[in-house]
Amino acid sequence: MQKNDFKRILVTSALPYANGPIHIGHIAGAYLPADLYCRYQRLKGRDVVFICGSDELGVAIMIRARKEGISPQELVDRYHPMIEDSFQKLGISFNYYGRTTTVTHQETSQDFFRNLAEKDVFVLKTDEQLFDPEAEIFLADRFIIGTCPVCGYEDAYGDQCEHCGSSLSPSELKNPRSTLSDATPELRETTHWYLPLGDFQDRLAAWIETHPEWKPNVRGQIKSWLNDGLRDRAITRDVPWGVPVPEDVAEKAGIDASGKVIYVWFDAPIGYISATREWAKREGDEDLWKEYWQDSETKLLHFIGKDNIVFHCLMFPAMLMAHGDYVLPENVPANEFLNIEGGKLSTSRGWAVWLHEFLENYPADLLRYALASMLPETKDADFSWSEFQARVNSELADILGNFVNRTLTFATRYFTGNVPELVNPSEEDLAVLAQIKDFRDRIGEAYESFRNREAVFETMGLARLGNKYFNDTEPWHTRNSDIQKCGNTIHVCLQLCASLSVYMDPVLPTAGSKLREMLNIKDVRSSVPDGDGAMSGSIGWEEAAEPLLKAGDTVGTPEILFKKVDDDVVAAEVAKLQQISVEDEPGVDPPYKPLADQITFDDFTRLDLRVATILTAEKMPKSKKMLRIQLDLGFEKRVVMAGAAEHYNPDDLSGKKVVVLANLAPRTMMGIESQGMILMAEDRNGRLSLVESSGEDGAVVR
Ligand code: B3M
Ligand code: ZN
Repeated sequence: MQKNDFKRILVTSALPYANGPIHIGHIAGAYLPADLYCRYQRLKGRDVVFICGSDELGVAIMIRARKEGISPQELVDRYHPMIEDSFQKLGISFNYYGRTTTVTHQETSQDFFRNLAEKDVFVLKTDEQLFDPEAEIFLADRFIIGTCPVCGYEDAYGDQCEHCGSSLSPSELKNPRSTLSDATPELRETTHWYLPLGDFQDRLAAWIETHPEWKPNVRGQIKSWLNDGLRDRAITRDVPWGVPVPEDVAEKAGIDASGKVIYVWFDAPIGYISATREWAKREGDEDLWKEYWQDSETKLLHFIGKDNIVFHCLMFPAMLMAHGDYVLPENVPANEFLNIEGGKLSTSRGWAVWLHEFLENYPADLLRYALASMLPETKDADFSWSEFQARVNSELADILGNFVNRTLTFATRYFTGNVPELVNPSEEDLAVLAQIKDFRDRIGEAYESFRNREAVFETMGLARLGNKYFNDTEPWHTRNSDIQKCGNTIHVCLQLCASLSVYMDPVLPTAGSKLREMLNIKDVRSSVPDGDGAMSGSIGWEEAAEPLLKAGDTVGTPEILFKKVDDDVVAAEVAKLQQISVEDEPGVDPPYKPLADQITFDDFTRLDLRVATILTAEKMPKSKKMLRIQLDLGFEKRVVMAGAAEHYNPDDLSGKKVVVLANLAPRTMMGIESQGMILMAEDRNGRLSLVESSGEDGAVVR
């Protein structure tokens, strides 16, 4: 089916874990892009339902609750309303924002699970897993720590060593202990349900082939998973927080289901369905959700960040295929990551800009515009406070705000607040009016294909056009020399402002409606679900390129649309970020690492440390931490793996001179032989910095 033949659009944004507040990295990934899309589509008059909700189950929630010393339920009750509130203040226009601790969600997930079990989709496997004999529960990987078999780090997690980046399984850890009780875990047998993804490999591959239009970053990741071959995935867990495995299903399989829950990545995407059901109920038509999920004329879109691609493009579609009643996503426009001030965003290190704090200090439109202009659409992008300031001051205020202000000032001062008549328009006047349609189409086409940065750039282009035309026609001269000409200029500029008030609406909804108020324009379709005149307004995206004002209409006095951001405000924000990130846990300084046992000089001389130059560094596709680095040791070149991806941008590393442990036995990590180890200093907050040297390559370090 072709792009716009769909009757309705169902848009989802990834369900955020309700284990902390939302930061602008989340917003740039899954929420703002989806909101821009939905607002645009509503203005087009299309039937759009925008669904999201809090992800409240699973181990991530349990771990955070333990840290805060409260129950998982208390935790999600704390964060769910807070998250919902910040989304609302930012103007993210969900039709429904649900949560996964509801009865609807439990039932929907269990029904889905049961449906697949009845179709014999799952396989059951019994194996030995670590059990905490004191706390009397099986331990999720993250609840087991021990010594890393690769690098010897003592606090490695059961699934990954945060120190060297190796991915591990809990049984590989030396001296494993439970983080719940400190007890030594024992192996016990347990049985789990698995989704045999391999059975879906061919269908998934064929389906992906029908979508050559998907973003290259998304297709690339999927292809690499498919090339590796899809494996069975356990979809149940022995943890006390989640949707219980349906008892009837367990009984039929002859398994004691007590303590077993459905894995969070199985139930969370079903959360989109359960939230749509709740929305339908609220709309007064309980079955309405089915149209959006089960009718082939629905266009389903999942907006996510790149770390969720495998779940939305392989696992959830496999579940939907297995069920059979559902539509598959038409596109999954995943974004890359947003860095902050050149550094990787990290909530544990406090290197983040929190949405609720931001919105206490600045109007939502400023963030929407700045972020939309720097979205990580094709590669990671960087948010900096100085760029935020530049976007606000030199684009919103100096271009858009200025154009509106000078136009309305002229209209009120010299034309008694009425729209002057357009008489004998010049070619230039007509050409400018005609260009509004071109902008409409270009902006629309960009939103339609998820190129939001371009859409926003084109939107500002319309204001740029207005300023240029204002300057070229010099109404401050014609006002004395030829008042009719001046009137024509102001007429055209007012029409531009009017159209702009609609075309800026997806990204600048508050300023857009404020501008319409100043211009006394009513009857524009709303870009939010329940707004005044929703869907009923006669002016939508198409119509807004026609002149919206008539000669003689009254316009109001101009108000400032965007206040500039001062230099000292920016400096304070940057200082705050840096200060928080060194504090980590406020008030508590993490301890220094205790000194290791004494060694002899001979022990030391066994280490062959050398200076080397980094030639290239690239990130490993499936790892958060690992970089593959090529080194020049002077006498030879080597490849080493380093767990530094969260601390350094690979592009900044080439040319750096570092110190390498050159006689370390080679180790294979993520399929690559690492020939040595680059020395790095780790501070008390877990930040890594390279040990640099100015010596020549190959020089011996002693
Ligand atoms: N809560 C993971 C995340 O926040 C997860 C997304 C669920 S979407 C169905 O990245
Ligand atoms: Zn390690």
